[in-house]
Amino acid sequence: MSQPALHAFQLERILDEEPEKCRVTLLGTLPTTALSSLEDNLTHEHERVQTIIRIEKTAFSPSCPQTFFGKEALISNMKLVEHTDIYSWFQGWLATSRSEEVQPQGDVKINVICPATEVHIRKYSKQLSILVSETPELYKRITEPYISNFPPSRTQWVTEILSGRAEQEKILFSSPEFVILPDMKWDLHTVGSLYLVAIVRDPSLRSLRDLRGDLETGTSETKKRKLDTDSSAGETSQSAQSRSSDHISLLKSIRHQAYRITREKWGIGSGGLRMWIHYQPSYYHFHVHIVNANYEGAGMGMAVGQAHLLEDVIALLENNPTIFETMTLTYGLGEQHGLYESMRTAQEELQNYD
Ligand code: M7G
Repeated sequence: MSQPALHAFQLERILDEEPEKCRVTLLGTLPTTALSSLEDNLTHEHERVQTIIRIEKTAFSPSCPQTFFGKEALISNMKLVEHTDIYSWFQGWLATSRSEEVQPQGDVKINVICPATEVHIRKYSKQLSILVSETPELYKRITEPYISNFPPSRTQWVTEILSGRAEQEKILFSSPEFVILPDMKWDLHTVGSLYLVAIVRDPSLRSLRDLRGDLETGTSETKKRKLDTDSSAGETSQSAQSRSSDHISLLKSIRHQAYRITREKWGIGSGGLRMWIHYQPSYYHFHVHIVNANYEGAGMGMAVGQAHLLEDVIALLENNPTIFETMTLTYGLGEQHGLYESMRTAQEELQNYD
């Protein structure tokens, strides 16, 4: 898809306003002519497609404080809103002519999803969440079929990256097992909000639930537990396939490369990264979030339950190779999430048994 021409955007409604994050998410439409190649334009001249646009302010660059005010200032225009005692507050406008020079990351960051699917619209709409406890039985009955039914188009962006058709000049590391590149959430400049993503190549690894440790080196206790689980629950071919490989070395390799890259490129030292795995993720193609340890702006993406520290995941697998197959995982689900209704009903049933 070519770069969309945003001036043709027609607003339908605001999906979410997040003033504390300096962010607004809009739903509207773009004409296909604004995004297709010239050839496509001739055939779909009058069609419009659903589009999500998220606009957020980027961080100010470290060189900014000297250039905020004064001659040739970054802030060119100010208006007093109010003042009381020692306090006053203003509206300020950035001088666009100077901004690019001192703010290479831009004043705002704009993300566009076009065409946006219903799943996207639901994901970005403001919503309340509940906590649900997903037992292994609920995973098999509700979550696993939900994951399996996702159309491959949902992770087309991953395929584009892994097959070398997209974001290639951004790739920071590539091996037969995984790639590391900047996450779409990062402005590519501000080290304080550094956000990378490691994407594993193996498509059979879909989520935390598919991770397995090395059964051969597990303790005798974990081996016994595994044998007990197999004989009582029976196995799916999926879990048998996942078990045949040891994911601990893969996860450790991601950790190693993430530290190597961020040390070499941005001087980030030991302990300077917070790496996590989402459950539930938005995309069921296994990936690890790699974020500056001092960055707190990931919001609900860092919430307890949703984000599992890579370090903890490795330690758990070392302790019990089948832990993610057998443990109950508790996480927040927004009311617009595809699993919400079935999980909420299942929770009520579970509570009746307590
Ligand atoms: P997730 O845990 O599945 O969902 O993470 P989340 O979006 O709720 O966190 C997927 C990660 O991949 C997120 O951090 C996204 O920002 C990132 N991401 C998504 N897309 C579509 C792209 C993309 O096209 N390119 C890059 N570089 N990152 C993306």
